Amino acid sequence: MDLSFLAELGLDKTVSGAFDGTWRKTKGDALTVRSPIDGSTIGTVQMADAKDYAAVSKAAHAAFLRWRELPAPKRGDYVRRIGNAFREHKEALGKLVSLEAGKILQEGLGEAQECIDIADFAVGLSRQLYGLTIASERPNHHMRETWHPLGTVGVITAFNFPIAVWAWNSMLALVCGDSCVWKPSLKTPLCAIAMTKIAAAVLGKEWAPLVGLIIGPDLTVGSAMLDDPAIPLVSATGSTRMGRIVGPRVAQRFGRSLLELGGNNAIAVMDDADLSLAVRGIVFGAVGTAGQRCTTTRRLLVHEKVVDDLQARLVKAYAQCTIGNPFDKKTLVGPLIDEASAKAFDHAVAAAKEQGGTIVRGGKRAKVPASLKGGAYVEPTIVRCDSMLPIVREETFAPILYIVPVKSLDEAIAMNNDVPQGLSSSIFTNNVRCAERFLSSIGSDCGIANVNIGTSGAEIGGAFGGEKETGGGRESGSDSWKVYMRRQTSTVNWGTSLPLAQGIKFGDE
Ligand code: UN1
Repeated sequence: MDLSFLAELGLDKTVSGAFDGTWRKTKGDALTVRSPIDGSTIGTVQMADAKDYAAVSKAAHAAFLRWRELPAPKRGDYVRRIGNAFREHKEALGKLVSLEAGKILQEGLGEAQECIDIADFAVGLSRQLYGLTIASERPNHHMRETWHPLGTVGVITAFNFPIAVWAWNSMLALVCGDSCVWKPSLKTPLCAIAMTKIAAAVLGKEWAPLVGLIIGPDLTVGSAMLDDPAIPLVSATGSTRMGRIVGPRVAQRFGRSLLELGGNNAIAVMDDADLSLAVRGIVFGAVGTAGQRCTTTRRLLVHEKVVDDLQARLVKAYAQCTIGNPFDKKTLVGPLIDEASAKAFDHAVAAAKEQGGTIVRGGKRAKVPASLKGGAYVEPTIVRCDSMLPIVREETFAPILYIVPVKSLDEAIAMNNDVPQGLSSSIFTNNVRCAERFLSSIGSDCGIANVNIGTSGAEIGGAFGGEKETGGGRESGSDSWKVYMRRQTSTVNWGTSLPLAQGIKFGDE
């Protein structure tokens, strides 16, 4: 493998795991970074400790106090240049995502593009942080709402989107007048270092502390962030288990959290659906990123009239999904992130069989060439079930698709909603009544509901997130920026008397 792109990103030697405007001399344990492709060592990070955390947080806060005074469009100007720097390094960043997270190169490049897109979005937003003017009930009074910068945003990210989720958060936070401290997954620290280097180079000495970085264990630096009163918002992406810790800990000190947790996303396929369109949407949703997106399609709720036909088409399509090195152009399925994920896959397949499911495709570790033996490769798997087995309710971060037949749209909607998670959902149908019912208030209960496209691969322009155990947070596009700011309601009296609201008379007047 040609790793020369690591030098372009400044990752060709041991790197520090803490950035507070300069790269700190960290003294934590050395973290050996391995590629999930073949288990080979691709870097070493000297991890941060609680002392480093305190320094990074302090520097980010000090930078925020100055940054919030800069007009938002001027902040947007910096973000525009950061986005352009992402553009310049798109190829190298895409390769790094593939190398460190194991995504196929097309998806690695797609993730780099998502960072560019959100930067562009944030630049436009920097001139559109609109508040309301509100009619006052009192004469000669004026009411308005203003959005002010919030402070330092703690950003916790997972391995599966090692650069885009930070970009969603930090590009918005920067135009909103905030600074950030990023705690990335210990499985993908090099991506975090590369992104921080790129942003910091644009921001220059004066503003570089705005993009703080802290790479270290959850129990030291993660805990410190959750309890840090200088972090008014923690935006955390990861498992529901992680969210159960983050939410209450941050709430305890009256901090805000934006939680982006697990999904258990279903596609409903009706008997009038365009099945060849559905197959394409399902295969990308279920097999893409080796089933490791929070938006991955995990359940298919298929009308009994077409379920056997669709299943046969899917089995055929899965046979075309080449498993292997994600840098190889032919590959559609790369490795899982690590052996623990492959064990979770094994466990889910065994549980599905035990509970009465039938494996109609896959189910085993994949055969790969000797050069990839150090990676954890599994076969994209289809399980046919008669009903929603207990295992179907769980999110297993691997390419397992459960097919459950349904008799009607209403049954599909009920099953779609009958899981603890509520991130993404789709329906394939050519019937406008079915489509609209699925999107209506009595339809899907998810944060994302699509028609005739799959559950994954959302654009940055919409608000991204979900309900129930997915955590309720919204990030990325639409008006998600509001959570990165504090709202102020102001009433101005420009008259000469002081009428009270609600018509109250108080004293003589
Ligand atoms: C995630 O898996 O955490 O919609 C984010 C998608 C991507 C983002 C996924 N744009 O699949």
